[in-house]
Amino acid sequence: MTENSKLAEIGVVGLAVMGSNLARNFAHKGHTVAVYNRSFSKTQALMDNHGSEGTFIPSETIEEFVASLEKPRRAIIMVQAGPATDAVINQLADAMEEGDIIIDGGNSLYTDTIRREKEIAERGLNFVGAGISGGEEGALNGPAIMPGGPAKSWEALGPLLESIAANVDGTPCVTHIGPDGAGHFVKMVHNGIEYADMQVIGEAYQLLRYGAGMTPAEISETFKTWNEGDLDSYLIEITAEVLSQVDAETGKPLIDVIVDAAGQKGTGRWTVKAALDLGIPVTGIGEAVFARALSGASAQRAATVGNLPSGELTTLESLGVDKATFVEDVRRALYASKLVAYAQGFDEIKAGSAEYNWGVDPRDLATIWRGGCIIRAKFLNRIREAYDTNPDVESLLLDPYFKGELEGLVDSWRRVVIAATQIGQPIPVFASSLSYYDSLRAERLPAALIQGQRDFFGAHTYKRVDKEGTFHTLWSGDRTEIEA
Ligand code: NBP
Repeated sequence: MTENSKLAEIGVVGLAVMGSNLARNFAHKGHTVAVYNRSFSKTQALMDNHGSEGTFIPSETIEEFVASLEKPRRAIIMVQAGPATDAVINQLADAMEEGDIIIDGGNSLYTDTIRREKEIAERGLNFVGAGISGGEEGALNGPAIMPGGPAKSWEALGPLLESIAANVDGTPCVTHIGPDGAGHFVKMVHNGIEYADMQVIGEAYQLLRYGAGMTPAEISETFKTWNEGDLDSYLIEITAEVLSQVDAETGKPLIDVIVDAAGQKGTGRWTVKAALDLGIPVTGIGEAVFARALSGASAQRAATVGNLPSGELTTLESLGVDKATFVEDVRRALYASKLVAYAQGFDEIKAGSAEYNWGVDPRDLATIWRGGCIIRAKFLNRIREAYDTNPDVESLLLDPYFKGELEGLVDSWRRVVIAATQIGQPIPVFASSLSYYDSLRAERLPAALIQGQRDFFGAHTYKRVDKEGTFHTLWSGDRTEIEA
């Protein structure tokens, strides 16, 4: 850095896919951006390939990088989550001064963020865990950003983040989510919802392909049509793109040459683990995570494919199901299952917010997820309206708009689950979401029997429907009931 050069308003540490694109996004918006990467080659590559796109201040050491930032210094870390993030936080904290702000923009686990904020606050610095969604393209052109951390950091960061975030109808897709780990928590659940959303689209594809016998090109056209209605979303849009792609090498649809084992980096699994701890059923997300795990269980699949009895299967034709009706039923089943997954995800956010006293406003999420992020969808406008109407609605499914939608979906949903079972096609999220829905509706659940069993083997007691108190039956005695 020369003596005369301007100091940077923002710095980015970690210049792999996400960091380099985020740095370019800041530069495109007219900010001077300090950049640093552990291996200088990535910094050099950014300067060589994109240095002319704006004002960058590259550094070879973290000390130089910190010195190139205006005060209060603001540095966004975009490195691998886990120990790499801890290492960089410590290096920055050693070089920074009181009042400076360290922002972790990686996919960190929210409990790590809570710990890190405490540690950094003790050193007189501010720490902000910010979930950033949108992948490479979002980082470059406008992501959805979910910052947590102290409210006073938001004052210093807000305008900068608003300038690079996606924007929908004049509203930037970023807002202060809540204290400490709130931002990373909601980003985690966002990713969990993304897993479920992708899986329900996958299940619809599976049924149209192997149930209705449609080609990938035909299904691509179907998804394009679906993208013009209630399901209008980024994921439906890219699904149509993927399905229309032809492999240059073989001339086959690309989908047919891609190995059917889905990868995962962990945020879906974290969402389910957190939900288990909070006692919130996120069955759609859970089944989606398990479906990916099953798809990757190659040895087990090699041993079981064609080697387990199917029972008597039939075809849609033999069932007398008209193809056009089936396609529309599948669309509705997808929509209903997606509704359940979002309702469950928002339940988890509500529970997490209550557990940690974050005060997360679900309307904020429905607002900022409308653009930039992977689950961006028209449908989120409806979710925002639902929480506008009643912020305390017990389940999104009870919102009058969604309830009305379900009215028109549920018959199709049941038909699809029945038909899929009869033709032997797997639909873990469609089916489990319908069971969840029916569980919510059920007047009596078998939980009464479970309480009876628990009392039988472990004297765990039960409550009665007709009077107050806690009771136990003397199962191994005379089977009279006593008050516990
Ligand atoms: P990666 O997650 O692949 O991480 C690579 C970066 O981490 C490189 O800059 C590397 O430096 C740096 N790094 C590592 Br690894 N260990 C380090 C250490 N001990 N000290 C300093 N730097 C270290 O990068 P990414 O895919 O750009 O993602 C960045 C973050 O954003 C991650 O937390 C990721 O989960 C999150 N995220 C990614 C996406 C996405 O679509 N990729 C989307 C949303 C969020 P080096 O060059 O010296 O090895």
